Amino acid sequence: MRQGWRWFGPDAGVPLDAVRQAGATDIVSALHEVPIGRAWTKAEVAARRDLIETTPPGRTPLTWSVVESIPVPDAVKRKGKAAKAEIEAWIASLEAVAACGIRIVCYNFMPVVDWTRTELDFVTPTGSTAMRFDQRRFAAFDLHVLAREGAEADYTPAERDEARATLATMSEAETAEIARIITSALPGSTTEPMTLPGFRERLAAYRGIDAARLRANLIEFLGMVAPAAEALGVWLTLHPDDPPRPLFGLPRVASSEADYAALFDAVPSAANGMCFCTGSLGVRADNDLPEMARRFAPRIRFAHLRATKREADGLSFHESAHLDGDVDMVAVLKELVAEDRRRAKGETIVFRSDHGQRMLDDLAKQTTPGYPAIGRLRGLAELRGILRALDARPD
Ligand code: DNO
Repeated sequence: MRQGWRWFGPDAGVPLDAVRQAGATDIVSALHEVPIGRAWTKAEVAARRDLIETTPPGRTPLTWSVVESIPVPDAVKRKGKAAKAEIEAWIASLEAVAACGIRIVCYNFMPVVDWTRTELDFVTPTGSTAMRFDQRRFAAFDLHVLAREGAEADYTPAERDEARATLATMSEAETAEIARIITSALPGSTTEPMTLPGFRERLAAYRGIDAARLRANLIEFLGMVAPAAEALGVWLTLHPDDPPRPLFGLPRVASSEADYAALFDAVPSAANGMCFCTGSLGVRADNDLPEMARRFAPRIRFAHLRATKREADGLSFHESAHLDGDVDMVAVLKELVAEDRRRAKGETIVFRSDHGQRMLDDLAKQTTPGYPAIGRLRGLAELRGILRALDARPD
């Protein structure tokens, strides 16, 4: 497997030498600055590739092997193949990427909000900080700050009481912080930052779109983009929903084994692949990750390896150290390594140690939420240890 590192560009505070020192060889990046829906040009992709792959004398070369992500515009999620112009622009971006030799493309199909948390710096018992999703705070936000129409129906009376009680314990600054985290879009998100009124409008635009409709739209989208990807020699990897359940009354259709199975049945193209994100999928206790890795192995082109720890209510969770969460990381890696051994050279799975806690010197720095260098470095080092051990005993 190839060791990747998500890089947000030259201004994000983590230089390429840090990536080299972490021991990663592959870069995962995107043209984050291009507005969602506008086609990427070959010149833009090539300029970013040159920034990554022009190696200073004496330094280890790095390869930009994964684009994460080409955002799928809202119109495609709402209208499927009727959003023809948007899908054509997406395919044009794919062509630009393929022309620059990048063969793995990540995307997701989460409506309105991408990955979602309620706290960025939850203090763990070691003094490091982690990102957290607190279901009670989330419900308090949904019911009382966003005051979403119809939200009551999504919570039991007990949950509504708890949300009200939680709200009462939250300071104004904390409430504003949740609103900011949720509406402003976390790093790498493929949805635009919003204001609360803008958020309500976006949600309203999804009225009438249930899971079956969203899935049908995803299948229509793939029906158009998978043949293009196949012709270009690019693998599409669908990132799971994070968290893997409906939020804000919106359907989510990449949350479980059954979701992915339905998608692969509907669009059997070899270009229709998966980004195996242990952190996202692992939030659901009914997702058996080693089993999913085994079942979908040939479809896995890219992996996000990190761990989450479910809290007592079964819905809240925080991001644990990479090997200390609910996922059996050794068992997952065994499956991925076994698949990798079956693959032709050049088809190796790229993984990145996903997210990381904020620790050591990063605690005193402004770091990209979820992506501090040291926490990711710790994760990568631990994962690499497992890989070495598995390599040493190839049975
Ligand atoms: C968060 C990430 C997401 C993810 C996109 C994939 O850290 O996992 O930003 O990259 O949703 O399209």
